[in-house]
Amino acid sequence: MPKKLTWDVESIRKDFPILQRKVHNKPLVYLDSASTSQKPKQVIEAIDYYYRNYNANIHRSIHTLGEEATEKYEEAHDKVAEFINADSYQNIVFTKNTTEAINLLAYSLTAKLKKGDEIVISEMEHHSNFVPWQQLAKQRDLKLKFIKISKEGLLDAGSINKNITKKTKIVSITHVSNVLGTINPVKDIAKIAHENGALMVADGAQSVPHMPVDVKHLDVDFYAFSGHKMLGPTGIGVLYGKRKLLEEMQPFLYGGEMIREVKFDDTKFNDLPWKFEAGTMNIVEGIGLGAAIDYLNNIGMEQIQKRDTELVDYAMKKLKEIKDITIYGPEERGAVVSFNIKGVHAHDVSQILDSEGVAIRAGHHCCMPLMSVLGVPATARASFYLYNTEGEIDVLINGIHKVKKVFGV
Ligand code: C6P
Repeated sequence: MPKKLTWDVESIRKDFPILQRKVHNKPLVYLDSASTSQKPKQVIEAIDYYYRNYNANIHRSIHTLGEEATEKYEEAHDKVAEFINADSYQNIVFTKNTTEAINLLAYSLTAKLKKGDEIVISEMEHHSNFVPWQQLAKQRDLKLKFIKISKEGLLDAGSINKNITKKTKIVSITHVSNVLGTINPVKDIAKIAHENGALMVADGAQSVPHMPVDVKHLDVDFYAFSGHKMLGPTGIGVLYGKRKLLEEMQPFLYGGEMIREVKFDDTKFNDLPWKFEAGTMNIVEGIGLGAAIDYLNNIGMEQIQKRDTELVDYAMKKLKEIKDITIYGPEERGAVVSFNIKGVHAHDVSQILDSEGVAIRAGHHCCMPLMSVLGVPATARASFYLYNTEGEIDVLINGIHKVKKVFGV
């Protein structure tokens, strides 16, 4: 048995004001952090402080407020770079979210692709790492191929080797599945992609909030994630890219601030990363993400990953003790558990749990192709983060017993 962590969850919980609220007169049990995490007061206060003290546009105002805002927004790029071990802020493009980061790529990489080229993704991808490539393939006459998943919910090794070939130009895989919790071997897949001359993209929406991520160690060419799943505000996401590749790429959006010089007949683009950040950006959201990273760093990502594992292991053990429950995905996993109760739709599970104050997610989780592989229309999903407790998982388990009673299962 691994040694139990020393973890002061009560003092962490005090930082999250929302955890004090009640739902249907019961204490809130928030088990939907994979969808979006709650925010600590340090992030809420950083946002409040900006609007009260130095709200101004960035990169254009030669006044004190403008300079303070610019400095903080740029500092947030530095914090993100350090957090994922990128070389510098120039590798860090702020976007709206993971979805926009991957769309930016699909759009900007078009110039590198020609008819018949292949893009490889997997059967477990979120629509955000699926539809942009599918639509690009349709528009440009490319072939989209899918790495299969094994019955344990892992990427099938044979299928990885079969699908990635010299014809492959882009491989794009989720680091951690938002449904199965599978932690994919991104570094190994990147090696295979590179041996075949392809670019490696990873979707880090469910990994960056929960584990130490080192983009240089993984040797990914691009890495996308969202601020709102890692204690930051909504409206801010990140695209990491290797510098040479970002330099070669055409901007995704044209307009103010992404330029160096505009003449009647041509435009010179700005330096990285501003070339990809057109118009007035989500300034305070970027600053809020910086505050979220400070918070995560204070606790330590290794500790957070260990704690997530404790929680998810505990939940799996408790769920397995209940009859007529199917759990999807492998034993070793990130902080999510998807399941179904025999004969009960996941939406009904979620609704009854809500009446007990428990927030989980139910549905296809933006992974409709994966649902078809699993042979189900939907799953119920509980997801965990640093503020959750074993006691809350017990409340979930009691709620599941209530669901079974209501439905006579
Ligand atoms: N998954 C979930 O409940 P955005 O919405 O752009 O911030 O993140 C998209 C996204 C991309 N990849 C993965 C692996 C994801 O899990 C998500 C978001 C949420 O599972 C909302 S659907």
